Amino acid sequence: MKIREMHITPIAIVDPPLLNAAGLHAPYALRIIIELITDNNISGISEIPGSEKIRNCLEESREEITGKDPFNLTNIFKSLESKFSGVDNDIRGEQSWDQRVLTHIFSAIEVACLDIIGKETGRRISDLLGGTVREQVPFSAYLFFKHKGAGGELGFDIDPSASGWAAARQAQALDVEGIVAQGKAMREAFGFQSVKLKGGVCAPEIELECLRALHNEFGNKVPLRFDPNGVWSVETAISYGKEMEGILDYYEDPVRGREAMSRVRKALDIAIATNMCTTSFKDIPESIRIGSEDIILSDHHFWGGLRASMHLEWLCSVFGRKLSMHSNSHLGISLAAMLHLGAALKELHYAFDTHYPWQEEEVIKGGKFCFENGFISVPKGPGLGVELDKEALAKLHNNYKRCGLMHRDDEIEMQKVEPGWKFELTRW
Ligand code: GKR
Ligand code: MG
Repeated sequence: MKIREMHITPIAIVDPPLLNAAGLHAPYALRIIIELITDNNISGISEIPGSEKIRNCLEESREEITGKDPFNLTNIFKSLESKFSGVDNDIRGEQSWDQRVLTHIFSAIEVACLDIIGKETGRRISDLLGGTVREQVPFSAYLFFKHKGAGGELGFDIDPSASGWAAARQAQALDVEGIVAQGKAMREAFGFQSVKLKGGVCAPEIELECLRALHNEFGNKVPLRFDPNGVWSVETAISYGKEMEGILDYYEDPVRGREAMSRVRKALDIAIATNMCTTSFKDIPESIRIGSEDIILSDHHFWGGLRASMHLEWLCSVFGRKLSMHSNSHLGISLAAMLHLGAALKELHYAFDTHYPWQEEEVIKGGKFCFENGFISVPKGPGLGVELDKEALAKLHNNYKRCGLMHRDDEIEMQKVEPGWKFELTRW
């Protein structure tokens, strides 16, 4: 079997004005949809975060991919590695999201090839990853401080005819009341049994007050996570962390860098998680030596694929780490891949992150996945078990052409509401 065609489609999906330590989400989040088609007409799909840099490199990688056997992933990876080893500045970046090119390309090609292999062999990706250990994967509510607004064409305006979660996702949440209302609406709509608050946005005392209020509202049975994306100093993280002992299930990237994380971890009696300081296999030796975290939040998009995330689970279990999953704004193809990973991991200690409730659009046939009590069922069909909706793809590609965004820049978006605002590595 040979890969005959490779289609790369940048898309833009409506995203509300969510705040984080790096600034503000733009009205659209960028994704890239990849479709590989084999000479026996099997289509394999995948979804990764979008940027012009990643899209250009994908375009340049056609020769390494077309004509190749999709089962022969190691050889495809080897040729991609040698082609892109010289990419300038292929680094994660300082923001909350990962900006590396090569790992994202690996992920895009791997997931699409696994989709093909699954269809060819009549097996689900979870089976290809080692076997389906569970049929449902739990997710956590993901709360954000946000401006009023629906995003997309509406920007900071809202659709007054919306109701339920569709209305709540447009509401302003800039204070304790707003965050608690958002948490209640999200749990009511999706049944989430754990809750994460994105921090690093307001002063630490306000964020602590929000966590206390969420804890009061939902009680001890609803684990709480908190993620200031590394913009707190070690002193701030420890002094506020002391107040969070007994409230938080885990404390995610309170500070920047493995060394600072290990200092905070040693000072507190809370599990420390990361998707920022230990983000690749080469980070593991130092992470283990200095003890920078308890939980690694993998992400197949930037750990280089689903098989890499399975290897990461193995390493985590050897070195006493737990594994869970990070997310960014995404659609159902990424979600399907997360579900197969969640189904195949040996242990699931924590519900996965997902931004999925913040998105209303979809690119797969049949519309959006449904949550039941915060869980989603693993698709039953072979491969990823989801199919590309070509009409939806064309519409989302049109969004991309109209919105004019080329890469994610939350600082520039933030400057539209707070002129002169600057991203700071350590803010508090
Ligand atoms: O969507 O603003 C956001 C998040 O801050 C995202 O970019 C992070 O990568 O969710 C992520 C995280 O856990 O750090
Ligand atoms: Mg995080």
